[in-house]
Amino acid sequence: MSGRFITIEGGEGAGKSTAQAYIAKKLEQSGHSVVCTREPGGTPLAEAIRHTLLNLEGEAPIEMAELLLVFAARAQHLAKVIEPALEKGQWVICDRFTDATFAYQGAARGLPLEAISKLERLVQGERRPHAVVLMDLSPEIGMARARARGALDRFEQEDIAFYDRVRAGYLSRAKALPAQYSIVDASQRLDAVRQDLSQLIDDWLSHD
Ligand code: Z5A
Repeated sequence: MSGRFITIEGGEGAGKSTAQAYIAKKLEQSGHSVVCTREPGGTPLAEAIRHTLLNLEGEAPIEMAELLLVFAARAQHLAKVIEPALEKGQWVICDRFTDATFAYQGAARGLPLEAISKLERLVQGERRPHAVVLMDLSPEIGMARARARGALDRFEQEDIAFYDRVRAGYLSRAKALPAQYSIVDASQRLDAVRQDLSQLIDDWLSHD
């Protein structure tokens, strides 16, 4: 069995972690070895970068520093976790990856998409997700879910306009890459979301 690289994307509180746990459980039940990981993060160094990026204390990174930190974490994560797992034939289910960079640092912060594409080629070579699951949700609902959970991090302090740009950025990526992207309506009840995810999983497994 060959490994597959699946990424889960979406705005704040869209249900990515919930979807990741569900997908991993279903794949394991069908006999696949699964690695669940996240970005920024996934290794001790990359988790330290995550802490720097999300923490409200200390110096806030300027946009370009934020972009480079995200890719520094990604380089480490790819080399130490993602590539070794794929080589072993495992399925890697990653909570966010480079599509988040296009949405957050590109569409929302306004950094040039071409610069992000150059870093993507430099850091990842040809590596791209086999499938991207976009948990699409209005920022109003996502922020309400996140607020209900507790203290907000640096990104969660951004206003709705920022999250409208994030959502538009993701939807425009999905339009440009229809073969790679699947959009799940994350405003549905959890059982309906799970049903949509089950269909996607069946589709992936039928091409295994
Ligand atoms: N970032 C970046 O800027 N550039 C990059 O390249 C990368 C990341 C990779 C950290 O990400 C930040 O890094 C992120 C962008 C930036 N900042 N933001 N925003 P993160 O992965 O921690 O992002 P997050 O959006 O903060 O994740 P989250 O808040 O943990 O949300 P989630 O994983 O999407 O949702 P969840 O934990 O599964 O669900 C949230 C709550 O809703 C929870 O109580 C659930 O029980 C509930 N839920 C889930 N589904 C449903 C449904 N269907 N109905 C009702 N309630 C639900």
